[in-house]
Amino acid sequence: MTQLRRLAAILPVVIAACSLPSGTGHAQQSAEPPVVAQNVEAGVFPGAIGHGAASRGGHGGRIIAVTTLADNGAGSLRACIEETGPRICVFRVNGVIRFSARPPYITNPYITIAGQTAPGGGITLAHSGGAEGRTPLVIKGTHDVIVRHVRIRPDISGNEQGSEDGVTIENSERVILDHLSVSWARDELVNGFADNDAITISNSIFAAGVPRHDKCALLASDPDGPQNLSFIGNICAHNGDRNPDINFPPESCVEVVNNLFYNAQSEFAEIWESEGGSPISLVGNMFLAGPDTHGAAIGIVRAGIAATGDGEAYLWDNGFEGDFTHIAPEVADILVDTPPCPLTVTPRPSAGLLAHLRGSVGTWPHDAFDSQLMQEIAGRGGRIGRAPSPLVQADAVAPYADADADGMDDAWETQHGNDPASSDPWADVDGNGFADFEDFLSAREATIQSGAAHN
Ligand SMILES: [Ca+2]
Ligand SMILES: [Ca+2]
Ligand SMILES: [Ca+2]
Ligand SMILES: [Ca+2]
Repeated sequence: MTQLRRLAAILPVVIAACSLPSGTGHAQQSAEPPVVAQNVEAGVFPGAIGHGAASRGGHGGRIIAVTTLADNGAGSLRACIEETGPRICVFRVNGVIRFSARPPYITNPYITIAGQTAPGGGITLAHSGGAEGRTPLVIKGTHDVIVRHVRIRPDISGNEQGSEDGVTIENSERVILDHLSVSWARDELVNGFADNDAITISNSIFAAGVPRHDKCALLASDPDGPQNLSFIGNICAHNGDRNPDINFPPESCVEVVNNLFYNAQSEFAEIWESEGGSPISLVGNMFLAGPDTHGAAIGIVRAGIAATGDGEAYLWDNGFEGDFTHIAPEVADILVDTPPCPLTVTPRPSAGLLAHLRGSVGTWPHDAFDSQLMQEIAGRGGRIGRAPSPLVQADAVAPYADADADGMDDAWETQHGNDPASSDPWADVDGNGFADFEDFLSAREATIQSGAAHN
């Protein structure tokens, strides 16, 4: 619970170790090291970070087992999503959930979708195309939503191509998207729309949007007021532009920290000012050219079209590789020397970021697409515009034993002092301040990230 506080306390040491600026790509950045918020409150799970960290998700609620890959009916993900009250969707099945009707909207608050509970290769969301083939994950008009370790791969084109995102967050607050792997959207891979606030998008892969609207992240569009949003530890790869698009009103707190942006074609990060001027902290990110990055591409661009005010750009330790304009000259006019808002996390140095992300980012275990993608980034290969690969349904793998239906592996329960014969997910047997169900999810994540055999 005090981890963030401890990290904050060691901040001066961290900053001294990566003292900047110097060298190519570090010109034009801010003069003072980042300020990190003190006394950041812990979220409901270890590793909840960012402005959405206070999201409750389904904490304390019912454990609901997803027992079928079917679009709807008893035991379906849709049924869990459409339930009310605090709830956790855990998975007793693995494979592709292909929505044949309109994908479910998450509109009822207090939900956690815990993809890391799925056996085998985990869970992938897609749709069947046609008139109902739309954005597979929509969070709309709600609050306290946590979605972790879910792949979103719309391999078939629907009729609503112009607005088919991978994930849309609309008019919602306290949302955490963590360890998602999103590809092949026909609009943005992730899109914040209208009046959102307290949003974290972390540890996720957003790759290979479908041209001609191959775009990573439109963090806000048509915001009604200030928003706090964190984009931390993600990869955007093989997307022409909006890597990410940053267009918020003044008084927003927006932080883009420790992300890797690879193989943009025209623009990487875009700071817009048509909502009055975005305040933005861009810290510890890597911008890497790839085969589609042309010489006129820009790493951090200030988009002056329809500007209604000046943004504030705090830039620190952003690293660049390749023959493109790293930071547009116009950014210097809105450069500030301290972050518009204190960062919610202590950034790691951009040097070595790819090696770190390879072991952390995306939905685990990595599927063939993500494995290939990570190799492409390491080798500076791959291209924009390849057709989606049709998803192949996975063989069913037996889930871990959970006789008491509390979502926790009974063997893990026995090892950790929980009762495998009674439902006790919200106990805190080890007294670490986190519910034991959350401790189990952390252990589960570590297992599937390690590549160890599991069910
Ligand atoms: Ca969109
Ligand atoms: Ca159990
Ligand atoms: Ca139990
Ligand atoms: Ca605990």
